[in-house]
Amino acid sequence: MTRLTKNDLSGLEQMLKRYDIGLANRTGLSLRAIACAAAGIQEDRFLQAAGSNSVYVVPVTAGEGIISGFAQSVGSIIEYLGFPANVSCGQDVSGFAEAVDGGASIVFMADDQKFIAANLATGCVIDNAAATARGYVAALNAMGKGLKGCDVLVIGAGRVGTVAIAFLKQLGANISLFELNPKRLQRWKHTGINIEKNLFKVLPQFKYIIDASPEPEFIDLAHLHPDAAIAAPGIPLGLTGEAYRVFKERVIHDPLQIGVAAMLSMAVR
Ligand code: PYL
Repeated sequence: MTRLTKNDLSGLEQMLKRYDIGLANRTGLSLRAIACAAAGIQEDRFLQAAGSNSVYVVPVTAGEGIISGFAQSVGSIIEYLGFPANVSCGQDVSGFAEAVDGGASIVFMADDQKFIAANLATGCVIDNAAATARGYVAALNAMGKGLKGCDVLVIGAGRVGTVAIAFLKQLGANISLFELNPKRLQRWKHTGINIEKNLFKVLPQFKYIIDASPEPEFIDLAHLHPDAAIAAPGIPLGLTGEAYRVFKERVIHDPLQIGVAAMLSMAVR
C-alpha cells in the first residue's frame, strides 16, 4: 500500500465541495450517493445513522508514524458527509481510550498496513482497501450507467483489485484482469475472469478501466480508448500527465475521499 504524504492531502478539506461537484459531473452521483451505492444502503438510512453516531479519528504513531493532516482530512470528509467527527487529542491507545470515553460509536484509525473504521456498537470492522474498491466500482458503474454486460479491465489484483473484481462480478460486468505477479494471478485462473497478458496491446480496447495498481504514469494517451472512463483508486495515478489532461473529466481519482466515505457507509449499514 502506498503511504500518503502531507502533500497528497494538502487542501483536501477546503476543496471538498468542489471535489463533490466534480464527482457529480463525472458520475451523476454525489460522494454520499457513491458511498451508499458501495454499501448497498439508501441515503435516508445513511442520514439517519448520521444522527445517531459519533465518529472519532485516532492518530496512530506506529511504523512511519503520523502523516501530517491525515486524521484531520479523514475527520473533514466524515463531517462533510453529515456525521459529527472528532480527531482525538491523544494518539494510539490514549487516543482510542479518549474516543471511547468521548462516546464514539465509530472509530477510524490507520497504521502503515491497515486503515479501519470500527463500529464499537456492532463489532463491524471495515477495511479501507475493500471500501475503496467498492466505492470506485460504484463510481465507474455510475459513469457507465450500469456495467452489466460491459467489458471492464482491472489492472492489479492486490487488496483493492481483488474486491473490485468481486463487486464487478456482482454487477454483471465482463471482467478482464492484468496482473504482473504470477502468484496473485494464480488464484484467478479458471474463474471465468479473462486474463490479459499484454496490457498495452489490449488497453485501447477497453472503455471501462479500474487502475488498482500503485504504478505511476504508465498509461499514456495512445493506450486509451477514445471513450475510456477510468476509475483509479491506485496511488499514485497511473495516467501520464498528458493522458490525464485529455481524459480528466472521465477520471475518478482521489487520495482518501471515496475510500473514507465508503468506509463510513459500510460501517453503519
Ligand atoms: C489509507 C491510505 C490510502 C493510501 N495509502 C494509505 C496510507 O497512507 N496509509 C498509511 C496511513 C498512516 C496514518 C498515520 C496517522 O497519521 O495516523 N498512522
